[in-house]
Amino acid sequence: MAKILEVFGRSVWDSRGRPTVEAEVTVKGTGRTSVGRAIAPAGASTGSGEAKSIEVRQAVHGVNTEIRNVLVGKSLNQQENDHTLIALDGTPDKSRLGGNAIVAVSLACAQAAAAVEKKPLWKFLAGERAVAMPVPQIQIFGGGAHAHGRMDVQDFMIICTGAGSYTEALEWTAEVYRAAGARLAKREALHGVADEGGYWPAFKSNEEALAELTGAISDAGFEPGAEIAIALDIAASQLWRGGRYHLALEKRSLSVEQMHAMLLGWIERYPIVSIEDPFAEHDADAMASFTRTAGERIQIVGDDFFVTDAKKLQEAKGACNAVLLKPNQVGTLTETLACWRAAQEAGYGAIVSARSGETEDVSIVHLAVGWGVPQLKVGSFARSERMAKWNEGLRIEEALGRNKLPYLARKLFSRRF
Ligand code: 2PG
Ligand code: MG
Repeated sequence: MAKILEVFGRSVWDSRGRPTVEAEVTVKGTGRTSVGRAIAPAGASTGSGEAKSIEVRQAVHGVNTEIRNVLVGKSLNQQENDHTLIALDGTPDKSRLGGNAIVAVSLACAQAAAAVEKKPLWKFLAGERAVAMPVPQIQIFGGGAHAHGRMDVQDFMIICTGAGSYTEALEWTAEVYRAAGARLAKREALHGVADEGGYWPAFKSNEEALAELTGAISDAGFEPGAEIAIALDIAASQLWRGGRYHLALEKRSLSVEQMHAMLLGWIERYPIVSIEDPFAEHDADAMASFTRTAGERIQIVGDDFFVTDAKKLQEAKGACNAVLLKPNQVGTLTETLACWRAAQEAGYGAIVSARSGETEDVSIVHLAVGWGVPQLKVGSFARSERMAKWNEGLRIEEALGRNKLPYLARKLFSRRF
């Protein structure tokens, strides 16, 4: 087994112009030296149960001292190395060494292990297992914490349910993205782009965004629902205050029952197939009740609600039917994989997800393919920290042989329109 020769951390910049941690792990295996490198992303709408990022200078210092000292000389073994990091940190939320330091090192270890075998990470992780390309959820309008609360709902996304391949899904998305931009420009409602590259629109209500998105799908020449459907991330923890859900754009606040009714109304009127965090992270009863009512028809995803924690998913008691997997939310690859395994055991769907603060690092695309996670969410169809990831998927699909691959979109989203 390869041995860890060196661990090095540095500060680099993310897509919001904020500093973040990059880690490099140098290893010696099969007579030669290999390096794995990874960068920590950062969220804006974070769940309270997430691994805590610390100040970047301090996190980098930790990588170059304590983390380096404990890992150098050890065998390169993901699970053991991750457990070493967890024990070294010693806190339940990784707040001593920082979730940002730990996730960068954990991912860099995986990249180094793949480099030793001269394989791309997805291939290294997949081993002998057959893999398929994940189905993308791609943002068209951005709101919430990614657009100064201009819209209450955070992500208005599309899923190309009728596409025949990952490549085709991206081609269709490009058409919808352009059509949505043209519609907004015509109405003078285009205010640039939000943090993940989705348009930052000036709408009067959240429902208007749904109507415009449905219109953009039609304008692009696709049938809403049958060919391209809608996915939402409400990021409802951000809206919850004093027992109610506040829709600032619409100058009103909703009780749990009213929120439930509003979302059901949207499902009736628009081709929605997936809703993430429809209720706040602590509102397990509301989440379970919504899943009982709508879970047969649509995917209900826990993000802030599960924070990529296998235990929280195992204790879900009927809340949600899918989970978002964000490595930096829990801190290590081993814990992220445990959550994916828990999801499979519980019959939950899963989506590997980037954060709103991202970089050129494309590791998460490899995790989705290599682990066989059926969906991928990395933001919109603009800004290179997003496009780098979609483009990496194209290369992987090419390597897998595009025409030989099954594409799971229709199977995953069976809602009929
Ligand atoms: C989310 C993510 C990505 P953030 O809520 O799903 O859209 O946002 O990284 O800000 O938590
Ligand atoms: Mg979310």
